[in-house]
Amino acid sequence: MPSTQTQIAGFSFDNCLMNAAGVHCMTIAELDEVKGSAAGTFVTKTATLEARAGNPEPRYQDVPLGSINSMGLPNQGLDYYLDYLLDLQEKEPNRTFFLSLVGMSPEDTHTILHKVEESGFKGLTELNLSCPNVPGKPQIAYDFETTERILTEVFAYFKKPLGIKLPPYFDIVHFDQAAAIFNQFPLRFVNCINSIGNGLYIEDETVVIRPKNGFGGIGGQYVKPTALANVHAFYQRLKPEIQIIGTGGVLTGRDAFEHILCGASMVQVGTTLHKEGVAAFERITKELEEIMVAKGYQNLDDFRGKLGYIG
Ligand code: RRO
Repeated sequence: MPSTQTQIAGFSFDNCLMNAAGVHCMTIAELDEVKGSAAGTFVTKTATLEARAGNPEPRYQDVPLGSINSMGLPNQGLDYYLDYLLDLQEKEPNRTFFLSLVGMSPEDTHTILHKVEESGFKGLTELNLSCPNVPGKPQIAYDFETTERILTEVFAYFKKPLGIKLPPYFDIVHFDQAAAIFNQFPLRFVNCINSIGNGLYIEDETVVIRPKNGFGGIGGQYVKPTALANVHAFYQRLKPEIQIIGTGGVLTGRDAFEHILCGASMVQVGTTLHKEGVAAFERITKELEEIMVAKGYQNLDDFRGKLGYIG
C-alpha cells in the first residue's frame, strides 16, 4: 500500500488530507469528528479575539457545482479554540493541529498572535489574510502594502511556525509581486486558495444567500483550475522552506493528486466535506491511493511538484 503521509514545517501527518478552515470546525464536536476521521489533522474555524455571530442566515448554500458562502467570520473566539488545542496537546502529544486566526483590525491580529506566542501552543498557526465576507473589510492579501507591513510587524515577535491563507490571484504579475513579499519572511507555508470572493448564484430570479444581496465566496468544482494555478504558481516562486497547502475543488482522489502534482504538501477539503461529511476523507484517500498504485508511486515525494508541460 502506498503512503499518503506528509510533513509540514517538520511535523508529520499520517495523511495529507484535512478539512479546509470554515468547514466542520466551528465547534469542539465538529473538530473531534475530523480528528477521529481518516484526515491527517484539522484546522479550526478562523478565530477572532472575541466570539462573533457572523452574518444573517441563510449564509451558506451548496449548489450543484460547488458552494457559495457569506458566513461573516462566525466563531467562538480565540480562547475557545486555543484552550481546546492546549488540552489536546496533553491528551495526544504525538499529533499536530492547525489554529486559524485573524483580527478584525491589524491591532487585534497582533493581540491574538501575541496571545498565541505567549501560550503553550505547539502546533501550526495559519493567519487568514483572505476572508472575503466581512462587509466593509477588503481582503488583506489583495493589498500588498498592508500585507507586507503586517508580516513585518508579526515576525518581529512571532517565533512559532506560521503560515498564511491566501485568496486566489489571477494575474502573473500578482503571483510575482506576492511571492516576492512572502519570500522575505520565515513563513512555513502558504495555503492556496480561499474561496473565490464575491460570486453570485441565482435560483429562478433570486439570490440564494441573504448577506450582501447574495454575493459570496465560491468553492467546489468551480474553483479547481484557479486553485491549481495558485498552488503551482507559488510552488514555482517561493523558497523551498515555504511549503504549499492546496485547497479548492477537491472532490476526488484525482483532484488531490493534481494538487500534489502542482506542488501541494497537504490538501484541504472544504465544500466536499460540507456536502458529504467526514466519510469524504476515507473515500478520497482510497481514490488517491488507487491512483498511486496504478502509477507505481510509493509516496507523495514521488510526484509532488512534477507537473508535466508540453514542449
Ligand atoms: O467566515 C467567512 O465568511 C469566510 C471566511 Br473567514 C473565509 O476565510 N472564507 C470564506 O469563504 N468565508
